[in-house]
Amino acid sequence: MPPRSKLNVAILGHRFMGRAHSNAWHQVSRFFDCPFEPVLKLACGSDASSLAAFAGRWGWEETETDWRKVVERKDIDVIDIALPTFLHAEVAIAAAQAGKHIFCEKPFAMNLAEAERMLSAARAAGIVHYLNHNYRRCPSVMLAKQLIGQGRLGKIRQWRGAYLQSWLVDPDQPADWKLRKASAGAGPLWDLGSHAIDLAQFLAGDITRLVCHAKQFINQRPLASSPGTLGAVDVECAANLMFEFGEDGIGTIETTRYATGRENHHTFEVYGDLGALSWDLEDMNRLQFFDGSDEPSSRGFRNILVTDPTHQYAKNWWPPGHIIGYEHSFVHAVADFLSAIADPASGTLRPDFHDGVRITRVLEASLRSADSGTWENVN
Ligand code: SOE
Repeated sequence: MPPRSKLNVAILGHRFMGRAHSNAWHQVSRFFDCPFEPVLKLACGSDASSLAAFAGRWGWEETETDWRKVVERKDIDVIDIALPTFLHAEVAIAAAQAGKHIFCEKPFAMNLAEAERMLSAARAAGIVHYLNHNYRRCPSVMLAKQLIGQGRLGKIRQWRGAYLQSWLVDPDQPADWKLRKASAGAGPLWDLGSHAIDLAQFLAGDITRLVCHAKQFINQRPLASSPGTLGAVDVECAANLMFEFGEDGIGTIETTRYATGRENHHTFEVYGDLGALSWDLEDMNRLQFFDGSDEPSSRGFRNILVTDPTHQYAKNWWPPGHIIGYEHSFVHAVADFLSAIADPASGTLRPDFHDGVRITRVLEASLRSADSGTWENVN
């Protein structure tokens, strides 16, 4: 393979997503034939000591606590946004205006106005912009997309999604930035619902109108910054959507971080007139497929192990049956992001900032409906 040109990456944020992204930048060239060799050039964060430890562990060459200096550096090609949601817009707009390609973690933005400004800046700059709803890149989800696209489910009529976690069941779990509207946009609706909405729109069709019911169970918690102090929680604890999609589909999505016993239970079921699929992130190497054309005496939901070389991304890893995990979907996203930079005209890298605007429209309509108690149109 000819020597590949290097691409200097700067990551902003060094917590959970900082780790997941760093792992992907490290692994991608080992398992995929990338058009560029990503260089983990610089890690940026507000706390110098934890940042230094992060950079040392993950091999980021430099550190910086002022993100504006990072964005202005001429030697940086990619800005990786792994920050709390309230910081996304300012950073992404500045990065686009500086001509940097952007790999942005979800949720996209705090509101539709921010989302549209981010998209506008990215389009004006002509940069590659990616929004990391990584679950699209589970091979099992890509197989679902393929089966639907081949017409194996027929006309898609019903969607049943859920993203259930349980990390807030304990009332003494400290409140971090995800529990404040000013930093997170909303609660599980934004954090988890953005993922669930993306999959619904990716596989079934755009959500056109909806009604949202949100509930708060606990309105104050110990503060992560000072555990001895109680702080207000001003976001919903759980939110359920009922919606219409496409021409005449109907669906539901449930989001909560109080589903006792559910750790990262992101699921969907999709029903067409010829077949059906169901998927569970906690069993992410498998896809359940009901093919209505099978012989009635022996048909049922097939429990497909999605590790065959014919399955997207699977051949880059291990032989059939040697399963992959949560972090591999991030490696797939980085691989496709690098390919898109090499061939911007391909226009195939999704979800991008256009999708971010579409998802944010659904999220904002959900908040309007939760307040009004009535059905809301998305557009
Ligand atoms: C929420 O706890 C969370 O970390 C989400 O923010 C991530 O997007 C999801 O991948 C795992 O759960």
